[in-house]
Amino acid sequence: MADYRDMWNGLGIDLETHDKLCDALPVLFGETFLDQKDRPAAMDYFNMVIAEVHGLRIKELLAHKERGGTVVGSFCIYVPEEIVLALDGLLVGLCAGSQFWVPAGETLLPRNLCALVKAGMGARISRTCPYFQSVDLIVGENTCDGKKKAWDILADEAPLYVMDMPNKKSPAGFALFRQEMEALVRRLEELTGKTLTAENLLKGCERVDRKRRALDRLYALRKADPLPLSGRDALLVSQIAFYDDPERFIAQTEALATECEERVARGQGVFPKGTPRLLVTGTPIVVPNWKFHAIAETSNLAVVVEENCTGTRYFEQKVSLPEKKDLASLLDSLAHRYFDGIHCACFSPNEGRLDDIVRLAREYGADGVVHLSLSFCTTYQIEEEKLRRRLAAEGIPFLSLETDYTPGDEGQLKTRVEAFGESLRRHR
Ligand code: BJ8
Repeated sequence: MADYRDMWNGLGIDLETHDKLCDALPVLFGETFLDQKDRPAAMDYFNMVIAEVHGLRIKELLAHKERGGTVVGSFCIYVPEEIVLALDGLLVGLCAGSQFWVPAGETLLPRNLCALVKAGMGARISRTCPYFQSVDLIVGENTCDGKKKAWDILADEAPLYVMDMPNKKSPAGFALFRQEMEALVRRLEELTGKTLTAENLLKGCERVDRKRRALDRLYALRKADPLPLSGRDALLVSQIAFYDDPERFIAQTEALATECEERVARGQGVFPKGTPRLLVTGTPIVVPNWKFHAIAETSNLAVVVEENCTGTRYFEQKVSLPEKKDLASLLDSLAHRYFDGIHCACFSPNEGRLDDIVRLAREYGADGVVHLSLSFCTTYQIEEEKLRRRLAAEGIPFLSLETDYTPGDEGQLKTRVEAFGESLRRHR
């Protein structure tokens, strides 16, 4: 890897602590990904992205800023990338998936809070994440209690703007979301010095649409048996979608899909045909959290789809462009795509998510559903009961797992996942 120390120094990174992170990541990545057999050659690009995760992409973000562009960070898929791109900005995901950052986060936040929020806070205050150090603005959102209260504290540490979020899918809820989107546009226009127009918004929509369709094409190939691509690799691609250059990401994902199509045509798979298939649902699985997928896929199971924000919720729904392409109509369509189409557990009731899980389990031929929740995520943990009842009624086997970013529970998780795998084999 090139020497990026001057760049990191310029961003105010704590180099000594950051070095420890840089040493740990390649080991974890090698064990999780590079030891897999018969990976598609097109995964080389995604390996490179991880190897350069704090290098090349940061260099590109800084070059974009030098040219007068902006970089916006977010923690949630309710923040519309289309608007950021339209205003010559780049949107990067800031959700943090490593235990490395949790202890720093716990100096400001309670321990009984989900690891995702604690790690995000820790990454910022420990100055060990160049993405946090590069952003011009962070857009937070009032979804769960943990996030909305943490923003008050993060606001003292970083430039932050918070979108209010409704809790109910109702006309009043939509009106609030639409209004909040308008307010976000004003804040981003102020930040970028640019004006949102129907023309630049249409271009933003078109670009994000192509990204979503590339992921659609790749995920559709995960319906095949044998699987052309492991769940780990598919998860990695989805995680990278949150911060890679959109055009390059689209081209590389299309190339991977082409290679996987050829594999499907030849009947070539990464696991033997008939390997029990899992749908994973629950809280987002963000970089570099690969724990569950690695455990499942080294226990003779295959992860075939993720119903979460680092899976289908990120890309399945498209923007239906209105007939009249004026700015207000485009913003309406965009707001509908996000508000109607994403079923986060911060909404109650949230029947749409249950319907999606059942539909996806059938479409992807899943033998069982695993609810994977981060510890202390009450919204998803409470919603799990509704899911359990619905899956029982549909006759779909179900496993509930709660975890965090530490490796301490890996043995216990593996035992439970293996036992679930055995029951799925018997159930067939
Ligand atoms: S749309 S799932 S990305 S809010 S895991 S911080 S919910 S306590 S991340 Fe999310 Fe947007 Fe919803 Fe998706 Fe809170 Fe739970 Fe932590 Fe969570």
